[in-house]
Amino acid sequence: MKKLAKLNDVKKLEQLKHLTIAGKIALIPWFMKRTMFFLLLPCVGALVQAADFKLDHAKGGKPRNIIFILTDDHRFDAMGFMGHPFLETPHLDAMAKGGVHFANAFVTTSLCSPSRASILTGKYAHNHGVVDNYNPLPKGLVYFPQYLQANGYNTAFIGKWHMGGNIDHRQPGFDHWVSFKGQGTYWADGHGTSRKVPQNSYDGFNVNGKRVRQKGYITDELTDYSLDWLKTRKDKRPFFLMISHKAVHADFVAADRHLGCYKDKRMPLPKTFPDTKANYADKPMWLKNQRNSRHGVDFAYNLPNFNLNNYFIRYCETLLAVDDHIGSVMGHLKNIGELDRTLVVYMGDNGFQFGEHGLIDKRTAYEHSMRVPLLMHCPEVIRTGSTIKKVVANIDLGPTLIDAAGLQSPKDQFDGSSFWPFALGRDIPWRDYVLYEYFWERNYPHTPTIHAVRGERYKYIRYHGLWDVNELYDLQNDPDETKNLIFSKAYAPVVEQLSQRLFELLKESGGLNLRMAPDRGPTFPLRHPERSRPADFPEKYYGTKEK
Ligand SMILES: [Ca+2]
Repeated sequence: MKKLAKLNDVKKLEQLKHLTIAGKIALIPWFMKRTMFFLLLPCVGALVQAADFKLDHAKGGKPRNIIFILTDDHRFDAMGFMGHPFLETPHLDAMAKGGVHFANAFVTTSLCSPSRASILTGKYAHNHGVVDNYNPLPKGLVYFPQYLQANGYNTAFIGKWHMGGNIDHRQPGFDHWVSFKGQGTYWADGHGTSRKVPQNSYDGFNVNGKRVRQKGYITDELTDYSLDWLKTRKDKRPFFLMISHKAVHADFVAADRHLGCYKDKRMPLPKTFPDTKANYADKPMWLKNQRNSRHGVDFAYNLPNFNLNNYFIRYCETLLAVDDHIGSVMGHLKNIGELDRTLVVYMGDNGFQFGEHGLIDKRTAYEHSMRVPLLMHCPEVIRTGSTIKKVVANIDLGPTLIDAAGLQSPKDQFDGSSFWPFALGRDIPWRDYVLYEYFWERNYPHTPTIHAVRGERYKYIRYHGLWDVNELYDLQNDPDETKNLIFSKAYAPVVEQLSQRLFELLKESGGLNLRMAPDRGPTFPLRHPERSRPADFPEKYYGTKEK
């Protein structure tokens, strides 16, 4: 039928050449109808798309302006109010004091792109399919801001996208767009960096499709772009602004004004740092082996003279501009009288290890890798200075913000759930354990495929495809994860129960098939020939009879 209609159109156009003026006039209605059809086609497409994301309003729900600030690799305890030995974060502290702190917030995969994809889609990595930092985005991903946009919100994205490799073009769900490729850079000329970081880019910003040069320090520029948008927008609709910082991703470079702030400070070494038999007792072999690797303290980034203390100082100094940024955003809201009713959310995309278990970096299921800062501030409805201990996760962010926007959650979109009621001081039935997963990457071959469950007290970690040791920690009595209880007879029922729970959570979320992505990007398998030795085979596994 379509082909026939097209033939008729061609015939009519052919005839047009030979018609008299009167004949041509007679064809005007057909021509207009046809032209209008093609002119309206994109609008119809947009309407159909918008209708797909239309949501019902929640009972009594009303829209609210939302600012979501995401940082990179900010570990949960790198905040003044968390008892940090020297780092000062007055604005994060004020946010906690005036809002709610989710003390048990986790990511379901501790790696930039997969975690960002989980935040934006509300899905586990095994469902959204973004399992590394290098492969292109799977087609058809739906991000929660698409729902906000289709339900009357004016939306903006400013900062680091870093999903799907080195892309920075506008993504679905955002009216206003400022981004940069891959990891971007702290300074346009790269100064202050001490090593080459994969996916660093120096192409400046993509501002609504136009290339704009990076002029200053990245955190300050993203602050300026955010404030500009907030101050100049004429739109009367409620807004959703997502500010996504490059900071504090490695290789850490502080703003010039913060350089040297903490140069005389010493980082207290973590309890699990020593390269001793006692520290590695009953721990997995891969963990001891990673100590001397790109992501271990004995050969960090494969640099010959890596200094952990200096690296930690640089991290803390780099965080100071992020704290300044929060101060600027909150200050602006206060100035215009909107601080009380605007919801401001602060979250990290994953943590970072500074010597815990002899490691740097993230990816693992240990606390300093998978646990993140999460704060919400909105005095109009959130009780000030409250702490919530329920286990919440990156997959809950989308549903939570949809809920805070007064909308009902879409069906079949999210693996996570809204924790907005907790922020409002209400109790609701909630999960007992959060599921963690990490899929082995050829790029960084020293961290295996991991599955874990983390509750308020226990964490069980299972390694896939390795002849190695799993782990159980009682975090109530051992928050630093010093003692692996996996071989303890007393804890055998807990291991059994958590192993069951792990597979229940995998099964109910469709996670029993491992996600794989093609090998892509550089690989870093080196170990130093003269530093710490490989692990011994677990003593507990030597034997000739079943135990
Ligand atoms: Ca990250």
